Amino acid sequence: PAARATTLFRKQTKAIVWGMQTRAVQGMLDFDYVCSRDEPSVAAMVYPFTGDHKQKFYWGHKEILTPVYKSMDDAMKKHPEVDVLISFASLRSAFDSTMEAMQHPQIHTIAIIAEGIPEAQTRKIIKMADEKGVTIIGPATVGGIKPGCFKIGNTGGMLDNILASKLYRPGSVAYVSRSGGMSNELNNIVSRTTDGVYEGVAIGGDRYPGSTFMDHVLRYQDTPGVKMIIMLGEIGGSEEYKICQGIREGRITKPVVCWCIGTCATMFTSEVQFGHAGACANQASETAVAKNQALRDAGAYVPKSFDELDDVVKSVYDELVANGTIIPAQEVPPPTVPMDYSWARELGLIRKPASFMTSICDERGQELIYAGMPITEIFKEEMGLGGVLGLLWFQRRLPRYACKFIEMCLMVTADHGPAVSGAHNTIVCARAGKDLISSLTSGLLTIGDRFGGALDAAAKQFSKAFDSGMLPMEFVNKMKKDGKLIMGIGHRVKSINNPDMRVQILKDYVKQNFPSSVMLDYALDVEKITTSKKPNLILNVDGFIGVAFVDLLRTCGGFTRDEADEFVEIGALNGIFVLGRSMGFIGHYLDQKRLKQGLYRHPWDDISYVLPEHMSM
Ligand code: Q5B
Repeated sequence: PAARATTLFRKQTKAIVWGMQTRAVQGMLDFDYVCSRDEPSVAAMVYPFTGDHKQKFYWGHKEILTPVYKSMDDAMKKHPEVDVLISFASLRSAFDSTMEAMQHPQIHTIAIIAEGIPEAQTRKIIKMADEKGVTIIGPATVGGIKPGCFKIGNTGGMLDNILASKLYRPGSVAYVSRSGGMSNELNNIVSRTTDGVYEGVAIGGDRYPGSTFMDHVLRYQDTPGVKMIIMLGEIGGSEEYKICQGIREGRITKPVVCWCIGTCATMFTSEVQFGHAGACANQASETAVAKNQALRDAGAYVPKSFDELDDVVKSVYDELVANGTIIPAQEVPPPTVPMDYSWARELGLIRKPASFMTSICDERGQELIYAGMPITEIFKEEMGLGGVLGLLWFQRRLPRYACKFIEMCLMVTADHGPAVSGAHNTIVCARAGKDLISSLTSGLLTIGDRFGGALDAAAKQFSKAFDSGMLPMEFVNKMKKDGKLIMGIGHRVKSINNPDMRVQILKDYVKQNFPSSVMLDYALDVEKITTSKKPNLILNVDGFIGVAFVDLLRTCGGFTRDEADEFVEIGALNGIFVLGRSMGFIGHYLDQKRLKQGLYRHPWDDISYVLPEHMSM
């Protein structure tokens, strides 16, 4: 087998990250920055599922671009300085990508984060790594950390943890553990009891880790900066016995503090499988109790329980300081790394006025909420489209009769043929080859005072006249005197001789279901006067919905008078026509496309050309 490097990570180490793990990469870059590295440790990323592109990250306050390659081959060629691969590949793709990476002689270390890689595949990886002299950390690990130099992925947690455990500068203690979570606990213990971590590796919880306790302990033994070693073993396997042998044979001479987790397993009468795949004792010698005793007998420093691990670490460290082996370095404060906005907010360190507010819908939680009502409840209660509109437009759970009235309004306004202004525009637009949204909006943009957009103005005019005590005749005369049209009155084709059945349907419903219809009655009195002048000056569909809505808002019991007036003031009612008629406009658009209608050009014989006479100078 090829020889492996003793030093896996330096201050200049560069890595390629396999997988689109942008948070982990940012964490690595923040670590680099706080360690005062000159350059980021991540040279590139590999992600086969997108094309080559660049990904934005922060380097301190600055924004930098990191290349992302589709092919590992390209990444390796473009970044010959890289010797570490951090693989976030899934358990399905980790084998292939790791084997591929080992074909590149520049790679000396590979960290495999994925859990659940089949043992047969891991063994093939280990065999190839032995041949190529590659150190594998993992699988099923968070990775490892070398303060001041390099951090694998998410090791060490977030920046506040890195700072709290002083992982930005090297100490004298190196550790190796199986568990990534427990390695973080070691970071904490070591930072509180010694001058800090020199290097820490979590080899992962699988039965066949890519590198072993012994591999790393021997590296630490041969690394001058490491003055003491911690090994956190666990139940299952016999790797810890190799450490015993190493101590006995004098291959390991530095003080080693050890503890094997899982001593509680002996309290159970049956076999216990802990969280890690390899954490199960298949024979008495694989129990944590047996291994702790063996390590103690071999000369390692083994506490009585995990609770006393920190005391033992401290006493070994104090001894090394006392005998001059360790001379604690002076503390130099690390550079400040700006905190991510979202994290600072979560910690409650900053506040910022929101740029906009909303009070009708919240999609952030488990369930979509309309005005305080979860969507499942809306369906359970069969609130229908009218109920949803009540929640989103009026922030109220409207009574059932009101919901039904809204739905009826949407139904009667849904379409009124191809000849009306809006449908005409939609059709012309569709025939000009435009898409659905352009054609729909072209129709919607015609809605206004004259066509379909008179609901709010009608509601305002009629209720203002009614509220001020004007008689219907006084109102009609005043409008005439002011030279103003009464909104909601008049129709191009409908009249008392050709009644609008849409209005008739709504009128019957309101009369039977609304608690009060005073505003409608007032408008119908106005209609009697206007139709006596001209038969087409009926209360049209816009006017009807406008005044009936005033009755609804004022008398359904859900709104104060001010709230009811505000909805008319801010233009809620025209929304009913806009929403309803959108159905029709979309229908016309689809119809034209289906009928394969070509570009529309208005015929000349339908245009009267009235240009001025030729003018000579
Ligand atoms: N006169 C709707 O006018 C229309 C008067 C009036 C007093 C009035 C007109 C009007 C107010 C706006 C309104 C919504 C333009 C209509 C709709 C949806 C639709 C459409 C569809 C659908 C029709 C003739 C004489 C003149 C005028 C007087 C007219 N309106 N006086 N108040 N409101 N209404 N819009 O027929 O003395 O002869 O000079 O603007 O409510 O859009 O189906 O088509 O579902 O799609 O062109 O139903 O009424 O009448 O302007 O030639 O006037 O009546 O002053 O008097 P016309 P004009 P004079 S619903």
